[in-house]
Amino acid sequence: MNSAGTTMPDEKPVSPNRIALKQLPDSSEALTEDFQRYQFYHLGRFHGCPAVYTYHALAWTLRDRLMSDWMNTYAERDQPGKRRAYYLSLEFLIGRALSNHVLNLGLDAASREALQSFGQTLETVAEEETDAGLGNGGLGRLAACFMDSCATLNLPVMGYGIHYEYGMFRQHIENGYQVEEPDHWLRDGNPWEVERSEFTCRVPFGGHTEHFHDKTGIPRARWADTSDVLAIPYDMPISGYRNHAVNTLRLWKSAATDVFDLNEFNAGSYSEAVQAKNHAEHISMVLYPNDSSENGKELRLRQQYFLASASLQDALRQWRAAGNSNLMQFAEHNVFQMNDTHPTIAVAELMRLLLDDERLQWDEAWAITSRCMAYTNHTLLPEALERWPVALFERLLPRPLEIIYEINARFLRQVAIKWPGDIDRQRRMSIIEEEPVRQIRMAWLAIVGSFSINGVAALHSRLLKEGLFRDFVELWPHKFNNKTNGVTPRRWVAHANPGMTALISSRIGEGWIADLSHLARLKPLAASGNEAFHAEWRAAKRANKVRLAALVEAECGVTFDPSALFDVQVKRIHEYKRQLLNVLHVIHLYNRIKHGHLEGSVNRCVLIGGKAAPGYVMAKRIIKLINSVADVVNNDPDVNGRLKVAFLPNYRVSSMEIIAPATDLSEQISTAGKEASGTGNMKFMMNGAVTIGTYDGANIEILDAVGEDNFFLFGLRADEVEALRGRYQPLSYMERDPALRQVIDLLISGHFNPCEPGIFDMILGAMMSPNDPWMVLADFRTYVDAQERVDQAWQDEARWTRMSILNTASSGFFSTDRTMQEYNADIWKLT
Ligand code: 26W
Repeated sequence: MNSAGTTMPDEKPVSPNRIALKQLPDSSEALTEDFQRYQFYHLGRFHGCPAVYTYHALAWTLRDRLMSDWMNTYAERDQPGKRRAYYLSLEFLIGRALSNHVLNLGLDAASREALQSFGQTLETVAEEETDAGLGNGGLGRLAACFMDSCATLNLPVMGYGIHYEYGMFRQHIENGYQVEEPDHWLRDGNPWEVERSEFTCRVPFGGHTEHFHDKTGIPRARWADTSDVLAIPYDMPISGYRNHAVNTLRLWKSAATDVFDLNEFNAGSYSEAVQAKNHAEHISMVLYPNDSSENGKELRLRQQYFLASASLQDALRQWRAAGNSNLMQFAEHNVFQMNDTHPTIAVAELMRLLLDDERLQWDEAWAITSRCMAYTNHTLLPEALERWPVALFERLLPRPLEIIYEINARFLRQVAIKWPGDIDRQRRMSIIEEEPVRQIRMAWLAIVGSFSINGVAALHSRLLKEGLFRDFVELWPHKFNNKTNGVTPRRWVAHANPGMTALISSRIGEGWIADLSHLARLKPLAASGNEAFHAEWRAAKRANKVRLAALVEAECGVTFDPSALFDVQVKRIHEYKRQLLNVLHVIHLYNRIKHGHLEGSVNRCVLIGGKAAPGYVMAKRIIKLINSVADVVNNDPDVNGRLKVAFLPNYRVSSMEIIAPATDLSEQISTAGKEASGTGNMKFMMNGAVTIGTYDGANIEILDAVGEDNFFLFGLRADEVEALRGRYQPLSYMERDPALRQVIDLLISGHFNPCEPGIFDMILGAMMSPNDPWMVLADFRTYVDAQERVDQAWQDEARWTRMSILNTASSGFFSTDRTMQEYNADIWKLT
């Protein structure tokens, strides 16, 4: 432990030629033997035991087979002068691991055989694994896809996150309303993690600072009387695809220090001692379930600093353990990628460690810090921009606060030199916001402290440069860049869609799984004359739809007919994502059916899923509306199966593995300029869904890749949305469009909520307000028109099949392998 004045015994550098661990045999016989040993001798369970034990026995069997590669990957990189990257993220939404490792290790057949000896299938056993839901949505899932690709590309990247006891809450639906339940995902134990207490760090909080001059007369600071918390690392293996590389995701769990407890205890205050322990352990207790709105809670700031401090201490330790010692080379050897502003306190923390612990001079410390930090922005929503009250920092993190003040003072001097007398610019660019209360602008701290700042799709990066970050772009244009997101094709195609995977591989070989650009070779097969392939393509999709229909039946009690169009929107519930627009379309279809206008439309099954932040009242009401509309539509005999609507509860990574392969139509209908990228859109595309979407985020790049004929584009563009602000008149759209009028009238009439009058007034009020930031009604007409084009295309089976194949064939760019190669080429520069 080398923080806050405490020292740790020097570690012996690990020898680079540490003996390579031998691999365990991979044969079915060996696997079966090990598996049975775990089942009988370790777990003491026999045939017919609950499947969860079988899952554990298989997980351990596989983990043993990861261990040699894991240790060897580590040893190989554990050499002086080797450059590494660290991905700092408050969220890693990894989902399940078992099937992923089975796929990556190529142990499918052997695992199945081992299980067969026990009368179990891989599918049922895999279902026993609880999703590791350590994230909210896109940002957390992206981190998980990045980890997968880094391992597959054999890039020396380690993820640092928090070992939350409770992940993303479980969502139930009661009377149409969302009900949250804690997600105690570790209840049955986590067979994948390895506790490494030997690397425990100490993270300081509270206390006060003292300033003094050291022996050489240099001014120094000390952070004294801190209440320290221990950070204990839990490592999860991240296997690469059939390349024997295994990277590490290191998750920190908080614990009380013994000293801390004992002092209180000896003073006779037992309950205070326990309180302190609880206080420390709270830090890693629960994931904040807010996606995109920052709510300024003290515990959240503690989580952020806990992660940043422990990770940086650990990276310094690792770097020394690898045999390095000249700190001035630290930035040559290390880069930290900050996943949004959440871990951005790392900028101040690395400065603190270098100044106070390592005794460097300010300029030296800053030269290192500002050369090894990089920042990724994931949102344009102003309410998501993190700002922390200075008063909170004074109490919790007094020393980092002093450092932020100093960073800001030096930075503002630079601004003043470049733009003398431009006081307004200094106010705008200051890391400290003065009004209405003094707050720290974390995004500004990230920009000032980083050598690279990127957005996550082309439009998003451009809008950042033109808007929010404009002043900084004028100062440091070279720092800003774009890195369009991706998704891992291993989880999202090879694992989730075995039918389509086999079909693709039968035509172009298996190379696409590790190099998704190969998918372009499917393009010629989309043309007519390949009817056999087309029929197989449809059959694979149909099998996936049967699988999803079974899930929907089981979870929602709604029957989906696999021959209908599967129209899907799954993502966090948020006004900007406009699930409401989708609902308006559903009501429009229902209204048409009720009026006997059946011409031109096709049988549709509409599936919507996603969680609302527990405090987001409007989002929760939207869930209720979806369920209310579904109730009416599904039970109206006039509808007669033409339209089905279901809200899938507890949407999570493992549900998407069933959903994406079964989807025909992917709904990506955010208000233009609001969705930074989207990644669900890419998962659907890879699995042969066609997108209906606005000109927003990565939709634009999807459209470019697949062509206008294979994408249903609609709606205002980002610049049009902005131009309309201030003059938006939702009522005028209703006056001009009788179909819209009828939809709104049905809602107003209480048709969907006869027993709960008034519950949707807040939604109606929001949509009909000239201040509706999401401009739902403005895009209604073009959306409905686009949906009619969808119906036409769907009725032409050959055409739809072609579109579907072309979507998959054009999705090569959206692999995180490509994204990671770009991060590496432009930012990380790992060898
Ligand atoms: C502090 C509260 C908070 C929590 C999460 C603020 C902001 C966030 C994230 C930035 C929200 C998020 O997940 N953003 C999504 O990031 C994805 C990966 O880049 C993008 O594909 C999505 O468009 C973006 O909404």
